[in-house]
Amino acid sequence: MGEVKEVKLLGMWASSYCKRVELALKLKGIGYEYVEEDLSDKSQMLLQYNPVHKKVPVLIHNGRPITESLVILEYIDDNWKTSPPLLPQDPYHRATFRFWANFFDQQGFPGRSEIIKAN
Ligand SMILES: N[C@@H](CCC(=O)N[C@@H](CS)C(=O)NCC(=O)O)C(=O)O
Repeated sequence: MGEVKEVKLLGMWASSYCKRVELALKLKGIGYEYVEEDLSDKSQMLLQYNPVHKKVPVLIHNGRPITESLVILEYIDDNWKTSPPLLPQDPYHRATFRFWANFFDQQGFPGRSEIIKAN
């Protein structure tokens, strides 16, 4: 029987939101199983684990889903205390991190429809 990884990532190759999570997992040295999603034909697993937004990335840890890339980054940092930390420890610097990360996300980087149109 194959090894069952406790961490699974539902992602899509062209998504910067997914890359951000993959980078965090790699920086922390966390082993994970990657599952590529076809956003034009979403899997039952994606619809089940992210019923609100139906978007990637979704991190599944011990069967429990975490969605939204910034939420996932904070979860990874809280759950795996191994270095390097992803977020600063100082509350002011954490707030600044959240501001700029949200600012970046609000700049309208391509979502599903734009990516599908481009391909
Ligand atoms: N705010 C979300 C954005 C995630 C997102 O927009 N994902 C896109 C891929 S880049 C997606 O799954 N789109 C599917 C859809 O719009 O139906 C996050 O930070 O995780």
